[in-house]
Amino acid sequence: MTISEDITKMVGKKKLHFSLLDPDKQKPEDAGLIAKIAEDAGSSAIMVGGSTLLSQQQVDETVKAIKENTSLPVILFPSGAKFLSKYADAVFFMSLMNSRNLNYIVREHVKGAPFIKQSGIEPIPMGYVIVEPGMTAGKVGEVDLVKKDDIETAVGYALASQYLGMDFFYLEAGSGAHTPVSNRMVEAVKKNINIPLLVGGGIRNIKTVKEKANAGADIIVTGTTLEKEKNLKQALCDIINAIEE
Ligand code: 1GP
Repeated sequence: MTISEDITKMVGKKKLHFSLLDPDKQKPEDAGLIAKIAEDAGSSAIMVGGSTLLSQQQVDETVKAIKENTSLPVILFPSGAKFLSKYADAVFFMSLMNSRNLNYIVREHVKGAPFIKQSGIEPIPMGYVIVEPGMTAGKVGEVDLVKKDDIETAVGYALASQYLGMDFFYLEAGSGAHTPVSNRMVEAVKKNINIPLLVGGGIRNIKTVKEKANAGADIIVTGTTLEKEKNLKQALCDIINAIEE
């Protein structure tokens, strides 16, 4: 079974949590330790990526450290073809649908596809849309942000992703966002598509996690919490329990 099939199967049974680690935010060995805590707390995959990466080596070392410490699938969440790693299990082959820059929609994909073929990592097609406030990802990705109350446009992007053959759709407000994607938007998008829906950006506490899961998110992505929480194991256990309730 592929990682994509495995995730889709799991999503049919329960809501999931993915942990996002940005190689730019901590040393590889610390990423390994955090990933281990995430696995113990019940996270289902480790995503690796960020908008401000410097080198492929940085990604390679982080992925290797995570693989040494956990048995969770490591899925790249790359900002460009330069940041792929042959040590990962899979890559979200994602199109940033609302970017103004063709590189993020398809051209980086053209550059990275031969590497993916050669290295054997599994490409997982995903539509990716950034909603206000968008944060660094919105700026770096040169995104025409979806307005936070523009439900119709969000649904349009989600349906377009599904019709283009994407296996997943990711709705995000940007890492560190003060307001996450609204419950109304999550609900409307979920009602309209039948591919798994990921939601992330600014999700840091149990209340928000519960709201997004109840609104219809199949997979909740958290990043900043992994860097900031003092008692990470407990904080992640609380978040993951809230998702699964
Ligand atoms: C990843 O934006 C999410 O795409 C992560 O957001 O860092 O706010 O959890 P946080």
